[in-house]
Amino acid sequence: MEKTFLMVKPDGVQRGLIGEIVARFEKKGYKLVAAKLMVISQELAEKHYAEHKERPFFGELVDFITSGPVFAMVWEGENVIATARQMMGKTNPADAAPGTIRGDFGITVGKNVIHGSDSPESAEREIGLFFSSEEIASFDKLTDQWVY
Ligand code: RTP
Ligand code: MG
Repeated sequence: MEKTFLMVKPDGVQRGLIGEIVARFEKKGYKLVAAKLMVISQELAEKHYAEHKERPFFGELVDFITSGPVFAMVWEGENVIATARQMMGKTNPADAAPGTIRGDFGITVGKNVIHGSDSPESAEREIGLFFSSEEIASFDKLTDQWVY
């Protein structure tokens, strides 16, 4: 089954949005298979956002993502990578539809509350950066038969 990496960013953690965000993915029917509260090191931040290394906002982005604890998660389910991106909304909360996480909780692009992998390749890469295989649970969720 498909897996994705989602992370409540430092602004979302400070604002008390972990529970709200976890609840949305749980209610959707997805399965949480790994989670931890952690402070990202400079090195991990630079690896995680390596695709943006040449962008003018890279330094700010790394400073922000390392500025406080994040809540890192792995979620599992059918089409979870693309659907989670839809549930998050557009990168800039100003363009994100109401009902999406960024549309409901964010105002500016620099503090947009949540990160989510944007492709199967980035999901695999990001899950590997943040979690060891022993940290990812493999289990049957009894409600799955009422979701699928
Ligand atoms: P993310 O990686 O955080 O899930 O966000 P995303 O895929 O929707 O957007 P991406 O293009 O990967 O950009 C990564 C993060 O960089 C910040 N950003 N700032 N100042 C700017 O113009 C600007 N553009 C992007 C955002 O916080 C974005 O989430
Ligand atoms: Mg991205």
